[in-house]
Amino acid sequence: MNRTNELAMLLDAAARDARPVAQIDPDQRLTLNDAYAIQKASIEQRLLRGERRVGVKMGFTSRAKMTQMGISDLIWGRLTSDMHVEEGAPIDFSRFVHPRVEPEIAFVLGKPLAGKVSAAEALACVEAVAPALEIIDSRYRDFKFSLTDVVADNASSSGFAIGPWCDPRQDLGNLGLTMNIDGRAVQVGSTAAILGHPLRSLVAAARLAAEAGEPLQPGWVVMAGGATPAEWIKPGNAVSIEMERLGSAGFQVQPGQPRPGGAQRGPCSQRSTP
Ligand code: OOG
Ligand code: MG
Repeated sequence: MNRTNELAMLLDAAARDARPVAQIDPDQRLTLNDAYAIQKASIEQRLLRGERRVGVKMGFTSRAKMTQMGISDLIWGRLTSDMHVEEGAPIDFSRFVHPRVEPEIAFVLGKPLAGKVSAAEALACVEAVAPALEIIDSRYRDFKFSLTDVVADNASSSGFAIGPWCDPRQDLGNLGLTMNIDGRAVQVGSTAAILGHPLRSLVAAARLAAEAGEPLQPGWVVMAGGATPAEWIKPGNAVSIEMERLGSAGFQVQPGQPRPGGAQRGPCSQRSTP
């Protein structure tokens, strides 16, 4: 097995078993291309197990996130069907290493979208937008990573919950939002924190996905990136996002059963179509 596949298998196993691993590239000897190749190979493992590719997530699209994690380069990752958390549903804490949650906005595409596009062109391919929460769960010990580490680890992606799908033809550039844990607002922000306007994140996703030879497909979800710093979650928490005009999304964290032999995931939940 070559080094790319070896590291991909290591990260895939860490995610499946919910067990942290040491950073694979603390001194950044790998190139970004190497790191994306590892990410791609680790996602292949999920697809081989029957998961479906359902979209793209963007990372470090806000200053809040860059500052929190000490990384200022835009990154992206691949979303698969098992990462989808049914809106309002319980999630099993034992699936995760040390999960955090962050408030985002999600797009679902009605048409393919690829390459260098303007914000207007990107918007024309959007079928709907929704308030969303991303669960990030770095597979690295202590949630510490270099840029290449986090890229290889699929940009820490672990779960996403999506609220009501809404008409995208409205001003999305400065929607107020709060993220709540157990009824308390733990983060307050705006979609303006996402590259000044979340459509810019979609424009970047269109370019990066096309460069990787995986143009954005109709039906795919694009998570635009956290608008505020992420917060730790623990068993018992009720987590939600409230977004101006678009509504809310949430989930409940359940203790779950520890899995000695590795993760036992249920069948993938279906995203309701917009
Ligand atoms: C990396 C993923 C960043 C975002 O929305 O900025 C990200 C991490 O913070 O672990 O998902
Ligand atoms: Mg995120």
